[in-house]
Amino acid sequence: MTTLVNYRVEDGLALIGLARPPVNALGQPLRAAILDACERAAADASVQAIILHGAHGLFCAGADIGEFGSEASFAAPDLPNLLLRLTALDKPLIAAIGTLALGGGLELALACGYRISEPDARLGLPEINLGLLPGAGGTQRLPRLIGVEPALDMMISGQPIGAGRAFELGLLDRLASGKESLLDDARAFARELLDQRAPAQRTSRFANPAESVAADFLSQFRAANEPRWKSRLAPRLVLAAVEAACNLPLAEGLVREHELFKEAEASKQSAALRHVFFAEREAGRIPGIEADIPLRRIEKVAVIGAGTMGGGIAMNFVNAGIPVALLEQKGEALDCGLANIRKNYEISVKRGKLTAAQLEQRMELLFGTLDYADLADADLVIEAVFEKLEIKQQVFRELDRLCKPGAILASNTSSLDVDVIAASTSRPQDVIGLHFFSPANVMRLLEVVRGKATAPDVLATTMKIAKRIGKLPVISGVCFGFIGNRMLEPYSREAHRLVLEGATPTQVDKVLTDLDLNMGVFSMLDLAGIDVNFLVRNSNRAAFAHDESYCRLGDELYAQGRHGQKTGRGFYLYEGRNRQEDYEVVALAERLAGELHVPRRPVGDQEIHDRCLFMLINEGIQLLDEGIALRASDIDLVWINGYGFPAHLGGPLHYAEQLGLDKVLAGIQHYRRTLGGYGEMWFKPAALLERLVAAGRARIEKI
Ligand code: 3H9
Repeated sequence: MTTLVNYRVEDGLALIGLARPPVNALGQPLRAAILDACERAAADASVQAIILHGAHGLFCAGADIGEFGSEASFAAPDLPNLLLRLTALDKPLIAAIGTLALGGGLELALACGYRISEPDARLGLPEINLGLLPGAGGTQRLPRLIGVEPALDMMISGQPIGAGRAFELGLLDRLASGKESLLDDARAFARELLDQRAPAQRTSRFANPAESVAADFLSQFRAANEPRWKSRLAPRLVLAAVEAACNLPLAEGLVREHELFKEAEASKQSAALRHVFFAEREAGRIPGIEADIPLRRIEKVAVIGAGTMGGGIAMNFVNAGIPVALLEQKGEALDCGLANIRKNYEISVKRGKLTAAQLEQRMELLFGTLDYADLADADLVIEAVFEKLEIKQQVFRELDRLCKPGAILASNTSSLDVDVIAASTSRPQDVIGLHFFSPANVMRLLEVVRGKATAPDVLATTMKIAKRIGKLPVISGVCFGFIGNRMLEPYSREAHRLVLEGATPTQVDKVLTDLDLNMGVFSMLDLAGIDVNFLVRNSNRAAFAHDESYCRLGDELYAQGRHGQKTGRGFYLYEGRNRQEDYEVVALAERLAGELHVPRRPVGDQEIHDRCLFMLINEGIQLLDEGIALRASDIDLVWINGYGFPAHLGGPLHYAEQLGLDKVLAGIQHYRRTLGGYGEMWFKPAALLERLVAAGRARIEKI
């Protein structure tokens, strides 16, 4: 018997404890050990029932994600077959679910005849987030157990449900009275089953799951949801599997599920989403800093600036139960900021996401002030004032004077030099950049900008607190715009230039949204504000001094007061949120092209794709080479979580790997040759890209 499971027999009950930390992922060795243990119990005449549980509390987080795409994924016993063998045992098998049962872990529980869980456990089928579908019977067994609609909801949303809800749905037979009593309650449940001479497998509530919904339920579901799936494969495969559950007997449905699962597993989308899963976990590791470095205590936070950004930042901490002092210069602005935060929470109350009492608790954690002296005891101060270097330096000088020793001083700059800001204090080791994305209480991405002098414990503490407030922190070095906004520059430069050359904003944006990006460049600029973009550009004009031609369009729109959605006109015309092409903008592009001697011609969609995307990718590779980004996967996370790049493409650099690095390089070289002076100026392949292609590498990493 391997040590991957604990096996013991007590009073006629075999207790099989899964013991593969941290999450009992069902890799081949654990699958084999479960099978051995269950068959041993089945063969032991003294065993009357079997309890399967997590030896360290947590039941199981599903298949081993690291095995997908390799032979190990289907090495015997593969998960579907292991579970088939378990359903064939002739002794009652009870899953005792501690903490969580996800994916294949829940499917393991579904293959057991009976299920009991601790009251706080979470149960889910999150395979869709990995571009997969439940592939070990979940798509067939769950609809038979709880009905098609709730089963489909769990599979399509990928969101786990609480044990209470699972019990209501009939997914669980019992709820244990508490976490500690799970095994005792499971033993008592087993005894009851034996006393009742219960069968090894109970008959499913919905022998024919199709009867649990109206005849047109699935077609209606498809029609209502397909548009938002865009080109994602996995939801469509989930639906096909549930159709099979409705139309085929269980055994045939399982075969169909297996075929669909293999299609999903082999897809580029699933490879991309699995890359994202591991990228998120990797992003938290800081090379050169021990995982157990002593951290600074963060018990009180201060935020400077109660505008949209400052207010959103403050909400993150309050939501996590951390008190926040919110500082403004004028009483009116402070009142307005606090009122906006309350309004935001009231919307959550209306939507049922928060109770009125929770709203008040959160507001009580907020302390508005006009006096810097009130920041003296804060452990972390985040400045969110106007994006102008001199103003930020002034704030930091004040903080340096007032804050207690050891306080972490953070700037929410989106582009300015954190080292220069740090130099305005006598403690640059305590200074760091925290670039929140707007709306700061919603967006998950946080660029953590490590200055030259930032102390290791400041960086590690910041990463930890970022996770505590539910953010995905990604480390960036100091450069103009950090990772995200620096890459935005060449990407949007191409979009502007293509419009000068003859494309329209609608055409450019459509190519990008057809790739499933949330928004095209021009819709994004209109949303963020052409004025905001102008101000950022102005603070870095020197970088484009040699060729400002492509900025002219944005500059002119700014000068005309066309600042985007908020003024009803920008690159597009707006009625509310509905936008349409504005022929004045097309005419303006024509005029500017004439003035700048840019030849106009019809521009094809492929060219739009290649020029925007290749320049984005090239800049990302350059950032990796410069050491601004620690790893290619960090860059992918920034663009997925901050700029709406589709996760199922894996982020821009993973996408480049899927396209082929040689193709990307050849594309950049092509435009360098064919776009004249402009091409020579801007289409310069990153040296790292050239080295990677020369070395025949398929993966982007620093060499
Ligand atoms: C599936 O089941 C398919 C089947 O239907 C069909 C098959 C035929 N595999 O996130 P954390 C690692 S698909 C491998 O930092 P947390 C993770 O990488 C699967 N490794 O902790 C990390 O390692 P490291 C469906 C896994 O407490 C460590 O565990 N299941 C797996 O914040 C700790 O993870 C899912 O999609 C795994 N399945 O969150 C569940 N899970 O320390 C995916 C975790 O080296 N997992 N690891 O970086 C999760 O959602 C979260 O990890 C979980 C814990 C909620 C479990």
